[in-house]
Order: sequence, then C-alpha cells, then structure tokens
Amino acid sequence: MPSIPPLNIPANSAIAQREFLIGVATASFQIEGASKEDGRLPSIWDTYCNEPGRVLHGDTGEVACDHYHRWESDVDLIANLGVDAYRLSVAWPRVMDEKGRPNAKGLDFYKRLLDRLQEKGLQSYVTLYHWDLPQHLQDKGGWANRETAYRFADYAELMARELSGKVTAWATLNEPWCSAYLGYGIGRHAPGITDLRQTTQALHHLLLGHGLALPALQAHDPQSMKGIVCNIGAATPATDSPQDRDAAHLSLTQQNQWVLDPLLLGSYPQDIFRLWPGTEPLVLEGDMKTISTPLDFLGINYYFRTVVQADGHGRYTEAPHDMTVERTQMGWEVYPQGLRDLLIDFRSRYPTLPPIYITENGMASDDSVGDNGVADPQRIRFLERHLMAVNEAMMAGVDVRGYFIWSLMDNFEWAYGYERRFGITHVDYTTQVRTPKHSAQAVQAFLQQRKQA
Ligand code: IFM
Repeated sequence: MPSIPPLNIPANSAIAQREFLIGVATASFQIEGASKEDGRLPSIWDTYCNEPGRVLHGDTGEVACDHYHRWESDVDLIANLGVDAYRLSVAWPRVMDEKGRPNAKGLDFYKRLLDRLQEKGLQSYVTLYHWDLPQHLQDKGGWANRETAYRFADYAELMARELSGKVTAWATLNEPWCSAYLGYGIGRHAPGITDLRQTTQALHHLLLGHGLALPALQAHDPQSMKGIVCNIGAATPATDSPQDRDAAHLSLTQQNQWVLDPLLLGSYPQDIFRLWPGTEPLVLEGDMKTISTPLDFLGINYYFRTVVQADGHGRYTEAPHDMTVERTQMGWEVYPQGLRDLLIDFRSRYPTLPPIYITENGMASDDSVGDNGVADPQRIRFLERHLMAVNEAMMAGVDVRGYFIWSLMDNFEWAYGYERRFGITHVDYTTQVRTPKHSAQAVQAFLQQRKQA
C-alpha cells in the first residue's frame, strides 16, 4: 500500500483546529439492508425500487451495505478514521409499527449502535427522516396529507424518549427539498409523483412536521442540539442579460429560499409562485410560527453549481454544459466557491442564521480496487477545496462548526442504485468487503496530524 499524504490543509486554518468537528455521514436506507427483518415495515423506497424502470439496474435496498448486520465493524471503520462524529439516520419503519407503537427490536439496533459510538468517543448526529417514509403513511397521501406531519412529531417524540442521552444532535429532516420536489414534483424519487401542487403542499407538511417535532425532542432530550438539514445549490447566469440573471434568481429561489425562508424568515418567497403559479399551499394559522421555531443548528448539504438561462417563458432552464469544467461521476460541476458564496450570502439574508454544520459534501467517482488500493485523487482534491471554501466563509464571519463527508462508504445512491460511488470507503457489494480508499487514508492522516499539533 502506498502511504497517502494528509489532506493538504494549512495547519493554521480554522478548519484544521480541533474544535472544528469533522465527521462522516450515511443514511439508513442507503446502507442498512435487512429490509424485512425484525419487524421493519416497508418504506416508500422499497415500493419505488420495485417499480420497473425507477432505479438504475433495478437495484433495491434489500441488502445495501448490510450495515444492519455489520454495524460493529462499521463503527470500527469510523473510529479508525479518527473523525469526531458520525451522522446517521433512523429508519422510521424500523422503529414504529402501523399503530404508532414502538418496535423494540428496531430500537435496540439504534441503541446498541449509539452506545458503541459513545464508547468509541464519537459524537452522533442523528437524522430522523432521510426519506424512508413508512409505506402505510404514503397509502394515506404521504407528505401531501397534513396528518403525516403529526405522525412525524409522534415518531420524533418516541425517538427522543427512547434515545435520550445517546444523541449529540438531532436533525428532524434531511433535505426536505428532495422529498418534496424530487418525490412529488418530478417523480425521480419515491413516491414518484409529478404534481407541483402536491409538491408545495408536501414541503409545507414536511416543514410543519419539523416544527412540531422540535418541542417533542426538546421535552424528552433537552441536552442535545436540535436542527434540520437542507440541501443548497449554487446557480449562476449563463450571461449577464437581465433575463438570465432573473433565471439565476429563480433557480436560487427554487433550490434554496423556498426551503430556508420559511424556516428562517417564517414566510415562503413569493417568487416560487411566479415560477409555479397557482401552487400556493394551504397554510393554517400558526403554521409559519411553528415552522420558524428557532434552531440550535442548521445542517447544510452542498454538492454543485448549475449554470442557468432564461427559457423564454419567464422561467429558467439549465444552460448547455461547458465541457471544459471539472465534473464528477454524477455529471455535477465541481464548484467549491459556490459553497463559500452561499454561506456568506445566507449570513446577510437571514438575521437569525444559527450555527452551521456542513452535514454533507462529497462526490461520486467510478472507483475500483487495484493493486495500490482504491485511488481516488479527484475526491481528495474535492474535499480539500471544499474544506478551504468553508474556511473562507468562516474567515468572512460565517459561524460554521463542522463538516461531514458524504459518505463513509459507497452505498445505495437512490435512483442511480449502486453504480455511483460516493464513499471514502469502497464497498464490494458481492462480498461486502470494505476497502478504505486513498481519500479515507488522506482524511485519517490529516486528522492524526491535527491531533498531534
Ligand atoms: O446520497 C445522497 C444523500 O442521501 C442525500 N444528499 C445527497 C447525497 C448524494 O446524492
């Protein structure tokens, strides 16, 4: 094995200081497998995977990384990296039955996992909803039905009661934008609906569920931090024309403000309804106050930029790809300055912006195991550049407290199945052998250096 040098991060930068939290992230459906074990109920993603043509190669979450059975060695893998924290999610259909009663076997899995993390000195950042809605709730309308928000609050309360004291930070939802837009708007995610009216209503109920969950978490687990994780995207105009600049504004409104404004300002940006006329959700009295309950932290997931142009109908469209820019296996542009610029922008846009954790950042590449291990030089550079972008935002006054790499290991990449590999650890899906990639070694060496400084 070649010895891989540490991530190239100056020792005097803010992100190289020990107080700055570094972690790795995963999510239940993407790694656990065991989709029918110990009373786990079907989720919308089980259903979606079984619909022909939805997921590349017909991949499913039935086995995934078999983490449900391999969690102990996976915790060792995390601990060996030398990171401070692990971000995971709980599978709602594993821990609650159709009547809302706890499922002891499912809960025990998370209790054992969280206890082991604690023993290893790892902080745990736990997301309650990373997209695996119980199918029985979808059968009643899913997030388009207001009832789901209340069921989510019940679930949050149960989790806070059961896992109290074991969790460093709770995130209610992961990327509600994806649940609403990809799930209800364009059907690229479960439940596969294409209806913009349901999209805005689903987002409203997701955010309402988030707001209702916060006091339940606080009541039963007062010591932990409480927040939400949102994906954000950078968008820039293809030209300087007023039309293209408006297109970029609309794209940013759709990708970012549509979700962040209600959380941090207590209102929806009106331009979202310029983009999608006639889709105003039904908002009941008090909802916006609930949704904008103050947060202990905001989790930010960032991956790429889109260059956009006016489509001639008052909306926007993606400009033809510039073939000279660097992209990842997903076709996403590598654009670290987008993360810096957005963070700086949020600081002035949102007076109540809470401390930020970058809860996901990373890239997919077509990695394989060779004689020298798994060489992923593009990922090493990607991580260095994005960490430095975070550092620049911090230098500009943004309160960023930590950074999680997506992902600990290759896993089920939703509609792309197992083909897209986001891990710093390679997973052989036939043998379930985990092989830390060169990026994992570079992260490990960086963290070791940081500890010794
Ligand atoms: O794999 C996903 C994750 O589940 C949510 N954020 C984006 C990642 C990469 O697409």
